[in-house]
Order: sequence, then C-alpha cells, then structure tokens
Amino acid sequence: MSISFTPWPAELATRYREKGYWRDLPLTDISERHRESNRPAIIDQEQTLSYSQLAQYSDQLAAQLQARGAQAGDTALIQLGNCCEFYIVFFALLKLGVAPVNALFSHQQSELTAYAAQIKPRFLIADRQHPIFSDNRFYDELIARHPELQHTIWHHPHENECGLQSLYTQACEGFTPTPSAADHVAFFQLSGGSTGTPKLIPRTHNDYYYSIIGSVDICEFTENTRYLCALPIAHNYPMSSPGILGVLYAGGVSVLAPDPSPTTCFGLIEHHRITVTALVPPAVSLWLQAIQEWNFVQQLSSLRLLQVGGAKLSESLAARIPDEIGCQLQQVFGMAEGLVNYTRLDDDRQTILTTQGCPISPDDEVWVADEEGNPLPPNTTGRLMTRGPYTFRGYYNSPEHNAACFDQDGFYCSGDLIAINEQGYITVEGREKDQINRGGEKIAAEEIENLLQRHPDIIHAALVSMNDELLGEKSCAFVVAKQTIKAVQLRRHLREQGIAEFKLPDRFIFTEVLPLTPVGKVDKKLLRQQLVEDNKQNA
Ligand code: AMP
Ligand code: DBH
Repeated sequence: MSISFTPWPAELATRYREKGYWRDLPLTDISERHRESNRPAIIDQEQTLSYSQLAQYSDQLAAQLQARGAQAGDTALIQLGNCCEFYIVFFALLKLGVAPVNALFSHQQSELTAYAAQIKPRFLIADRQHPIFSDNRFYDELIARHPELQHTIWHHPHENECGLQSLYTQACEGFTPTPSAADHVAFFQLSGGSTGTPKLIPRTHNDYYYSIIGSVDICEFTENTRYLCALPIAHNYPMSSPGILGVLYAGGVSVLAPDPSPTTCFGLIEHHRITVTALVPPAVSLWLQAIQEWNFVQQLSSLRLLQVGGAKLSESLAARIPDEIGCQLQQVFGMAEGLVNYTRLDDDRQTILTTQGCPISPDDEVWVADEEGNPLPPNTTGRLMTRGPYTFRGYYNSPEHNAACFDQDGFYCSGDLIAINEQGYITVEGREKDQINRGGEKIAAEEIENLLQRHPDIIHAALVSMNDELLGEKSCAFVVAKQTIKAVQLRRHLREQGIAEFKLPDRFIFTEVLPLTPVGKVDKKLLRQQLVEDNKQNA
C-alpha cells in the first residue's frame, strides 16, 4: 500500500528527471552515503552519533519495528525534541516505507490529536519528558480514539516501558531496507496553516532530496561544515534548507542546541567551532543584544554564515549582522510546501540586506498575480504563485482547500504578497493568508478562533496580528462575550484544550460587535488598523 498524494503531471515529472533534479533515490540514501565513516554526524547534549552509528542504529530500529509489524504504507506520529534520536527514528521509518508526521516539540494535545486524526498512525514515538506524556491521561485518550495505533515507543521511558534506546541499540542481522518508491510519499511536513485544522504536506523522496541537494550547492556545505541547529529540529527550515539533512548529505557535523538563546548557543558555537547556523529574526535581535552587552563576539569567531528566515528580516537588523557578528548573512524565504529562496553567497551587500533571495531551481516557476489571477510586471506587489520540482501539488486529503489554493495549472498560491525584481529576486511585502507570523512561528487564526468559540460565554472571536518590535508580530484576539470574562480565564480555557504556548493570544480586547466587510466576513484589516491607532495613542 502506498500513501495517497497529488502527483506532478507526467510531462513535468519527465522534465524534472531529464534535468537530473529527480534522481530516483530514497531519502535514506542520505544516511547510507557515509555509512563507513566514524566521523561525528550529530551531537546533542547526551551523545555524539557517528555516521556509522546513525546508519546502524536506524537499521536496528527499523528491524525492531518490522518485527512489530511495520509495513510500507503505514504512518507514524513522532514527537521528539532536539536530540540525535530524531534522525535515528526518521531514517528507520523511511527505511521501512513508513511515513512519519514530525510534530514540533512545542505542540500539545490539540495539534497531536489533529495529526493523528488525519494520518491514523500505526506507531507513536514520543518523549515521556514532554508534559503531555508525563502521565497517561492524553495517551489513553489517543489510543482509545485510534485502535489502529498499535505500538508506542518512548524516549526517556518510564519503568518497564518500551524504550527507544533499547530498540535501536539492539543488534540485528542482515536488515534489508524497503523504502517507498522515490516518487511516492516519504513523510509529511507540517503547514504553518491558515485553516481550522493544521494541514499536512506529503513530501516525496525525489522532491525533498532535490531541495536538499540544491540547498547544499547554494550554501556551499561540505564535509567541513559545522552546523548549529538552534531551531526546532522538526521544522522544514533546519531539516532541509540545507539543515541537518544537508549537512548529513555533505558529510559535515550538526550540533543540536536545546534553544536559540545566546546563553545556550554562544558556548556551543565556541566549543564546537560552529561555521554556520540558522535563526529567525527575533533570535538575531537577542544575539545582537547579547553581543553588545557581554562583548562576547570573539566566542563567535568560527561562524562564517548566518542564515535568517521564517519571517521578514528588516534591513536595519540585517545590516547589523555583518558589522556586529562579523559573519556573512544569508536570507532564506521558504515554506514547508516547497519553494525555498536564498540570497546567494556572492550577491552584493544591498541584495543580501534588502531581498529574500531567489529560488533554488531554474525550474521553480514563480510569478506574481493580481486579485483576478493575472500576471503583474516586475517590482509590483501581488500574490506569490509557484510550481516546481520540489513544490507539492496538494495538501493531504484536502480536496476543498486544494481547490482554493491551487490554480488550474497547478500553481500554488502561498498567501504571501511579494514583488519580484528584474533579476528574479523576491521581497516579501505582506500576507493575504489568515495567519500570524509570530517571529517565525505561524499561527492559523481560524484554529484559535474555533477554540475560543468553544467557550460557552464567547459569541464571536477574531485573531489578528499586531506589530511587535522583537517578534515582528504578536497576536491579539478580539472577543465578543455574553458576559464579562477575564483574559486569564480565556488563556486558561485555551491551555486546557492543549495548544502550543506560542499560539496563546498575547492580548485580548473585548468588544460589543466585530466589524464586517460587505460580504459579511470579519473585517480584520479594520481591526488591525484599530490596533495601530491604539498603539499611537498609547505611545
Ligand atoms: P510554513 O507554512 O510554516 O512553512 O511557513 C512558510 C511561510 O513563512 C511563508 O509562506 C512566509 O509567509 C513565511 N516566511 C518564511 N520565510 C520568510 C522570510 N524570509 N521572510 C518573510 N516571510 C517568510
Ligand atoms: O518559514 C518556513 O517555513 C521556512 C523558512 C525558511 C522554511 O520552511 C524553510 C526555510 O525551508
């Protein structure tokens, strides 16, 4: 059985193969290329994993999962933090043709429930140290709802539980991998989303592998690359842009930081002589502040390249990076759906400071549409439309949503408002999708509105972005309630439903009615304007 997804049309698939983008190799090739090497591949707070161990442990874990009935076409729900096990598990599952969803470690019951409902996982691999698994309340609920969930394997198990480490360290004889076909689904990526339930993005081996190799070329990763992963390991950016998979492909080493704070990262950079890392803009601000306050810039002397993406980087912040950190800046504008843009290492300073780069592939087709879907000339702001050799063709099991965000030629409308200059470089000018980008962490407004409206005293709720100096954006919930209710109560209500902390509204505003547009939708533009006015008055 293989997992369903929307394939590329045959003529495009042929073109992508002819041009050498699609190599018809499974992603597990990445863990096998350096299998004989004893060089370190991934270093976390607990262990150093060599390339040979990564290959061997993922074989051994795969053999154990196979013995428990894992089959090609199965799915698995995974939630692991920044630890070596993330990639042991990732490769083990792919070696069996089992497709994982990798939840972020910040995700809680609500997100995991939504993913499980969509993929109906046969396996759960999660961390007992995560608060939602510290007792069995949520776990019992999950297995009651999902009879197909037959095996759970714990990182940091309680006594007498099936432990991840004990499985991957158990010797096996002659395991033969059976990955899914290279032009089929390898795993699911998470969408930042704008809808009530988070959507899943099927990624094939061919398309994802190409985006990794293309990124490695552009970013010039080699076996001498020493990469610090300070972002959540499951995110598309540190997975593939070029991320840890790019480092593994090139033969370098990745060091995993538990968080992106300067206190955590500066010491790791110094100790491991890190050459490259990836951050979101708010982390850059904190790093620059720490450098100024502590005068610790010499700790970062090995750093050659700082990638910044996930949210818009202001020109003023960008300019401080080469000057104050003393390394090169690369802007990265990517999405888990596919398309990734980079400024190139040899671009001029102005291009690097003021644009979000250009696509990986000569066959990434990117254009700007007006509201009627007509193409706009260069340097004009409109909707980003794209298709290409590593941009997906449809969300998993979401025909209605797909009909809305793809045009008839298979171009995906990301919801970003951009302009493209004559050189093909993109600047991100805004957003049309109903999402808040809280310093790189995406919040789908509808998801939070639905959860708020489950409260018996709430009649109507609308979540909008408000400007924030550090995070770029924060979230504000406008609420119409039946009776007086406090912000703390609503926060508690949301926490009880188990959502990631970053999704909790930063501010609540209670109001009599929500303004509507002529077609009867909540007028969020007006609400955002109101917040700007408020801010001016309070300033
Ligand atoms: P996701 O759907 O979570 O993969 O997030 C992808 C979205 O993040 C993009 O569609 C953009 O809205 C936003 N994004 C990513 N990188 C940048 C960037 N460098 N500048 C502005 N927005 C970005
Ligand atoms: O924000 C993103 O999703 C993102 C940013 C940079 C991404 O998916 C990527 C690079 O690959």
